Amino acid sequence: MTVKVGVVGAGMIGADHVRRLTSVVNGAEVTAVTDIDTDRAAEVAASAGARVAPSGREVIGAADVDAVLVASWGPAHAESVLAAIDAGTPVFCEKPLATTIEDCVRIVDAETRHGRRLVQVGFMRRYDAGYRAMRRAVAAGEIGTPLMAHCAHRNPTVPESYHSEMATHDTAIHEIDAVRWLLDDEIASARVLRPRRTTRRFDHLQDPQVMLFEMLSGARVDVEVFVNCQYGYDIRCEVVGETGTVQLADPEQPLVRSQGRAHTLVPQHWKDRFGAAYDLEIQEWVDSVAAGRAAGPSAWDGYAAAMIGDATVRALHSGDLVGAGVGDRPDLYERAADET
Ligand code: NAD
Ligand code: ISE
Repeated sequence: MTVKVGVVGAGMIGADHVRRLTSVVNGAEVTAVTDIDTDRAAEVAASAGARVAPSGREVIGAADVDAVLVASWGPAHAESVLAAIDAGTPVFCEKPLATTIEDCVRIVDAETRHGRRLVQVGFMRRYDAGYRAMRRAVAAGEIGTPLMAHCAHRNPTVPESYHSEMATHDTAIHEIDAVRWLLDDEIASARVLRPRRTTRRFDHLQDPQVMLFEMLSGARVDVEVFVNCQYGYDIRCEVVGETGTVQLADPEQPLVRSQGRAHTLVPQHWKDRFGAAYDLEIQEWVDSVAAGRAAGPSAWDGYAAAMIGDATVRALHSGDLVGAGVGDRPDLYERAADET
C-alpha cells in the first residue's frame, strides 16, 4: 500500500518532510500541500508533484489523503489535529502538539472518544540511534536504577523573535519528552536557574537557562539550554544509575589530525544532527499508518510535555519550585514494553 499524505504547513521542516516523504521514505507519496503562504505551498507541492490545497480543510478528509502531516506553526496545530481526529484520519503533528493545555486536553479527549490512537507527535529524539541505544541500556538494567540525568541543548544562535519562554516550549520540550521516555518515569516538578546571560545576543532573552526537574521516582534531571552558544548544534545527555552511567554518543564524524592538531566537526543545525532520526521517524509513521496501528510519541506525550512546559515557564518567572501535575495516563495511551 502507498500511503497518500496531505501536508499542512510547508515551511522549513514541512518542506524537509515533503522531500523525505518523496525521496527517502518507502511506501508514501505526497498528494496535497497547503500553507497560508500560497507561493510557498505551490513551490513545495511542485517539488513533490502534489496538488496545492487552499486550506487545511481541503486536505484533511479529502479522497486523495490517507494521512496528514502537520508542520504549520504551533498555534495552528490543534485545529488541524482535531479536524483529522474528527475525520478518523491518522495524523503526524510536529511538536508542540498544541500551544495551550486546553487544546492538548481537547485533543486527548477527542482521541479517547474516537477509541483508538490516530495522533503521533514529532518528538524525533526517540528515533535517534544514540538515544535508542541509551534507552535499551537503561531498560536492560545495565546501569542499575537511574538516579540522575544531565542534559544540554545548545543551538548556535536564535533569531530576535525567540523569547525566554521558548527555551522551554520550543527547545527543552525535546529533553522533557526524552527523559520521560528514557527513564520510563514522569516529571513531577520544575525549577529554573538563571545563570549569567550571554552578551552575544538579545537583551530580552534569558540565555542560558538551567532547568531542574524531579521525576516521580525521585530521580533528578538537569537540562542546560543555551541557544546562542555560537559554536554549533550540540545535544548532550547522560543518565547516571546506581552501578554505572550511559551517555549519548556524538554523531559519527571523522577525527582529523593535521598541523599538530586533532579535531572533529560539530553539527551546525538540527537538520544535520537529527537527519537520520527524522528519516526513521517518518518511515515508522508511514509504516504504522499502513499497518493501521498508531505508534510512537502519543497525544498524551504531547499533553504531558505541555503541562511540564507550562510549569517550567512559571518556575522561570517565579524562581519557585512548581508542580507539573501531569496526572494518570489513560488506558488508551498505555505503552507496549518494546514501543518507542
Ligand atoms: P516555519 O515558520 O519555517 O514554517 C511554518 C509554516 O507554517 C510557514 O510556512 C507558515 O506559513 C505555515 N503556516 C502557519 N499557519 C498555518 C496554517 N494555519 N495553515 C497552514 N500553514 C500555516 O517553521 P518550522 O521551523 O518549519 O516549524 C514548524 C513546526 O515544526 C513548529 O511547530 C516547530 O516547533 C516544529 N519544528 C520541529 C523540529 C523538530 O526538531 N522536531 C524542528 C523545527 C521545527
Ligand atoms: C527547533 O524548533 C527545534 O525543534 C530544534 O530541534 C531545537 O534544537 C531548536 O531549539 C528549536 O527552536
